[in-house]
Amino acid sequence: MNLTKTSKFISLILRHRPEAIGISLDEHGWARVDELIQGISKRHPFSMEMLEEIVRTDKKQRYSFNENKTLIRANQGHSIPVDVELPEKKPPRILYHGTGEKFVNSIDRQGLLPRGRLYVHLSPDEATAKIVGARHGKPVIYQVLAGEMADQGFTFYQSVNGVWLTKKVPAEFLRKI
Ligand code: HQG
Repeated sequence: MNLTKTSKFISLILRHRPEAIGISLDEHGWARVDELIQGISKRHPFSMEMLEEIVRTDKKQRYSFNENKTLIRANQGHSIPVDVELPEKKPPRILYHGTGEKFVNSIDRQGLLPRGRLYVHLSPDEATAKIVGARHGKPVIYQVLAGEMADQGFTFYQSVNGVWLTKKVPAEFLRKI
């Protein structure tokens, strides 16, 4: 059984398209574990043990269970409007955003926008940003003047897996590196 493939499918379900297996999320992004397992089991054999292994070994800690493991949600990355109750947090002075070369003209004009997701995703360091950017082609890295943004009233959140989130980054706060 290819758990990586199933993990990607779970990301799709818990962030973007729960209806793909006929389930729904509550307002805080939670899905019922029994419904998720049942939905995936219609496609291939899938058990609670496999789900627990996916959650435990995911390198980016993409998912969380509730305390008694009856509910599961994605920690971030949603396109559907759910409130995963992220704590607001003061960002470091500089954060990073990695993107593909093809988006640079548009970003330089419009700043960073969430596009398909609820938030713009920012990385704590340059190396991580490069990996994120490389998903979109030749990577380009921006420094984000997060400290200045926070001073001017922009809100930042940090997901449990270290990804920083904010609604938008106007171009004046971006420096290409
Ligand atoms: C770009 C992965 C044109 C933006 C990663 C990005 C991350 C613009 C793309 C997480 C733009 C959206 C998120 C503008 C932003 N004009 N393009 N004004 N503003 N963009 O995949 O940040 O594996 O939705 O630069 O590791 O690449 O899924 O966002 O290139 O943490 O857990 O629009 O996804 O994590 O692409 O990645 P995405 P992202 P997971």
